[in-house]
Amino acid sequence: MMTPWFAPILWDGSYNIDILNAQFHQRHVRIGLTVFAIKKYTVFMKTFIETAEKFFMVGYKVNYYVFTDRVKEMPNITLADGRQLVVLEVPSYKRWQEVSMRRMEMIRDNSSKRFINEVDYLVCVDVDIKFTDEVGVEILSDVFGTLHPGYFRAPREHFTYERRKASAAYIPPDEGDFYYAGGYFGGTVEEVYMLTSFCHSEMMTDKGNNIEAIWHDESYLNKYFLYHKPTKVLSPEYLWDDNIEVPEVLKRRRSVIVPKNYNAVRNR
Ligand code: UD2
Repeated sequence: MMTPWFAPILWDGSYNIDILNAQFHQRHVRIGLTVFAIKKYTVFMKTFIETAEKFFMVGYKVNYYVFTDRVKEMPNITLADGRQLVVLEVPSYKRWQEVSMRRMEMIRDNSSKRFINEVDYLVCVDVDIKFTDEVGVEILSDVFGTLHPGYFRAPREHFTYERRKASAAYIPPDEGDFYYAGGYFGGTVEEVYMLTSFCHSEMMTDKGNNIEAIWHDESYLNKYFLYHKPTKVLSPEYLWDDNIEVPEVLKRRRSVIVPKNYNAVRNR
């Protein structure tokens, strides 16, 4: 329930949401949820927004920031009061790996230009997930990451960190706290700006050297969190993969990865 640097690890039962709601409502916090739906990934949007309306930060001011190259394919969904959908038109990249990685650059740029004036916290997630249970202000903190559902009980040597020294995402074998998922992180706009800046510039360094980290943006994120420890860590309740057998310790699944046919959506 606690990292060795005293950051809470969020599991069901480890907090009292009424106390937290009282605190966060007092501060009138506004939350931005960033999501990318580039090319065929627009198919995930409807479920994403519909389930977020039901479970994500209910009762708070929420801006959905949807980055897409296919504005016309955005679903028309009526949102609850205080919530709005902001569509940001962006270019698409040819390779799916690059689409995934360039999210860092686009979040960085919009953090300083736009998000900083509109919201207090950002939550940055993959689009191919659906919310299946409550996600509230308990997750908010200066900077947070999420334990990858496939590795949260694995020993460090099984973590799929970048192991080639030539890459800027390299993590030595005797270092690393957790394996964090690329598809769920966040924090204050200022902290997310710093995180995404780091990840993007390290990616660019690698690109200049003709190397790409093994798990793309996820590898650079893991490198960032090694030396800039998150102030909260979300348990895999917040990002579960139903292909994995549900362990006893997991009492709730707050969002799950939607199964996808990789050939049908990637590079399409
Ligand atoms: C994992 C990570 C993901 C990223 C990736 C890097 C999780 C749950 N997911 O997901 O965050 O680190 O590994 O390899 O931790 N996208 C588009 N259009 C495309 C391709 C991607 O919009 O053509 C966006 C979309 O928001 C998608 C995200 O990029 O959810 C990540 O791509 P993915 O879901 O195909 O990557 P995956 O499942 O390998």
